[in-house]
Amino acid sequence: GIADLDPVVSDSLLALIALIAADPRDNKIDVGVGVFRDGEGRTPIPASVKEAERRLVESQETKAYLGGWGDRGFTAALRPIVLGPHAGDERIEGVQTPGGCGALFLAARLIKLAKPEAKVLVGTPTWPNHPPVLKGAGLEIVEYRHYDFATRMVDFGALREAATKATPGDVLLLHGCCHNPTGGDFSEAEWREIAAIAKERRLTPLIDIAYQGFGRGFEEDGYGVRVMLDACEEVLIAQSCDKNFGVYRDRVGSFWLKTRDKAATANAMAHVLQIAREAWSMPPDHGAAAARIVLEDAGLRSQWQGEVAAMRDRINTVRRRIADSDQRLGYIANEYGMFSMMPLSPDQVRALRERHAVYMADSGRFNVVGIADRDIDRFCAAVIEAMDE
Ligand code: PLP
Ligand code: TYF
Repeated sequence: GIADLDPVVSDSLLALIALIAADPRDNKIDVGVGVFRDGEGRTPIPASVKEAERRLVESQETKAYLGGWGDRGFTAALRPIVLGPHAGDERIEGVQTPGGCGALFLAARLIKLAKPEAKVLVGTPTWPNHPPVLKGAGLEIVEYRHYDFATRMVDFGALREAATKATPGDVLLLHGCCHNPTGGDFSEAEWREIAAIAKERRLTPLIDIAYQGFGRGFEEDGYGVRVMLDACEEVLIAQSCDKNFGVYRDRVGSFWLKTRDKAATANAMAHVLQIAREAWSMPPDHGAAAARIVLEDAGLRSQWQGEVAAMRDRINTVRRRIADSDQRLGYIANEYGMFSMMPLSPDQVRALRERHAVYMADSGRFNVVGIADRDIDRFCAAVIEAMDE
């Protein structure tokens, strides 16, 4: 019965938020959950987005339902950013979702509906929310090693081998850029090889892209999506605007589908909307409407691109500083996005919490820009002390 359910293994990243809040010390360093912070340690709403919200509040005359697709102007404006040169491909359709999580949910349920026997190849480690979303849809996961902790490099051979053993129709879950939790991204040559493998083995890529613009730039970070669309007839994309528009709690994202032809995509998307109907029916509007206003206005759009570039610059500057603090941390400068993993055991991670009020995930994953500028040296010293024990 309901009262007799087993205890839940909770989301350890979200659990960290509560743990940090409960610590009364005033020198806390929160490198847990993945939100961007500026040099002062704040997570500001980008000025372009704030202005768009102002315009939205002033001009909006109704909040009547928009329907299952959400704001179609939002997906239309986002299309060239996500799809690049494939934006004009009529075989690709997108729908607004509650964050990247909503998009992943739709992807997983669609796969289960269309090909119930398909397995999903997942490189480890991965974002801790991936397995529950996939398993929740009833899908089987096959793990392979994405990241080699000994070399601090992507283990490309493991991906190649996993793909060779896969059955045609299986799904390859890939992080589009800024790999969470390792920061270990594919090179462009590796992306081209993955695309060739997926095409040859007839695997369906499911690309999760939650940090476009945070790695090298919008186009560069979209490279993987573009080459997979070049090579493959069937592609699924789960996209999030929550980080690059700074609208986390507003839950803004999109799901994109490409199939062999326009009619098949339209039919499959009708099923996708049916799946959404069972869960949220219609996505929340506010954040997506604000993102649309930013993207549709040339001035706000270039302001926003500048703001994302500044976020990216801070990420890469902090990476450099941490890498320079100890030779053993040098690899951190070669990784991308908000996350990398420290060479620390769970015990060392807990010691950091107790002694220095430094909060990272038990896995050693840390948010590179969780640290305010004033705390970077103290953070590095604490990590080095923990490593030396
Ligand atoms: N995918 C990855 C890899 C993420 O790190 C996140 C982070 O939140 C998401 C998807 C989902 O993003 P959202 O908050 O938009 O649901
Ligand atoms: O990995 C992170 O920290 C972000 C935020 O269930 C997040 O992706 C973490 C857990 C979760 C949803 C978002």
